[in-house]
Amino acid sequence: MPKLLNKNYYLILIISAVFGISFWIGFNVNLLPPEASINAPIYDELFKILFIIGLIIFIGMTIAVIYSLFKFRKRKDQFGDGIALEGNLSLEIVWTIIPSIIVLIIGLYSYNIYDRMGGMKELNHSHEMIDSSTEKIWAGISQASNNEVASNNLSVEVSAMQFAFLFNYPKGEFISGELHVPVDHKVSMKMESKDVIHAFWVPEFRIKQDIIPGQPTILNFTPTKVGKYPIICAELCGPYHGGMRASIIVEEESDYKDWFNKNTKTEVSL
Ligand SMILES: [Cu+2]
Repeated sequence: MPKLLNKNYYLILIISAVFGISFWIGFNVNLLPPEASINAPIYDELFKILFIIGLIIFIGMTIAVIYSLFKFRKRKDQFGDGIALEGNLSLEIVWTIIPSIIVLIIGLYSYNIYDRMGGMKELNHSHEMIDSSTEKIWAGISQASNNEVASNNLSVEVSAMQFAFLFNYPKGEFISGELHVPVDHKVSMKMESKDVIHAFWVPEFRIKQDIIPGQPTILNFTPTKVGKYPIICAELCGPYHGGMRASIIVEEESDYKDWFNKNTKTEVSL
C-alpha cells in the first residue's frame, strides 16, 4: 500500500473515531438537571446538538495539538528557524466556510427551538387570561402549544424585588412566597419588578425570563413532573443577588387545590 494512502486511511479512521466518540458522549452523558416542563425536551434537543459539535471540536483539536507536539517537535540537529509559511488560500476558504455553515445551521435551528417554546408568539394578543387592560407586554415566552384550553390556565402575578420573589394568585386573592402549581396545567405568569432588573430562572424547566421595572414581561410554562424545584434570580441585582431564590412546588391537582383552599379567602378552585 502506498504511503499516502496509508496516511489518509489513518486520518479517516481518526476522524470517524472523533465523530463516533462525540456522538456517543452527546447521547449518553446528560449534563442537565431533570426535565420537568414541556419546554425542557425541546430545549435539550438543541443543547445535545451544541454539545456534540463542541465535543467534536474539543476532541479533534486536542488530538491535533498532541499529535503536533510530537510530530513537529524540535529535533536534536535542528537549530535554524522554521520554514517561512505565508498563507494558504484553500485552507482559509475551508475554515471560513465550514464554521459559517455550522453557525448558520445553529442559528436557524435555535430560531425553530425558540419558536416551538413559544418565544415568537405575539405577546400582546395571547395574554388575555392574565390581564384585560391594554398594558404593553414587553417580552416573554408565550404559550408553548396552541391546543391547550385557555380556561385550564393558572394565572400568577410575580413581583420581584431586592431580594425576593412574591407570587400573587389573583383568583385566590392571596400572596405566597412559594410558587405552587398543579402538574400538567399551563401556568401564565405576568412578572414585574419593584426595583432593578431580575430574572426568573428554573433550570429544571429550561426557562428564563428577565423581570424589568416598569415593563411587564410574561412567562408561560407547563410543568410535567411533581416535585420541588429552585427558582433562581439570574440577573446580578445587588449585594444579596446570590441569595435571591424561591421554590416552585409542582403538585398533583388535588394537593394543589388543598394548598390553594388553605390560603384563599374566597371559595374557588384553580
Ligand atoms: Cu434578583
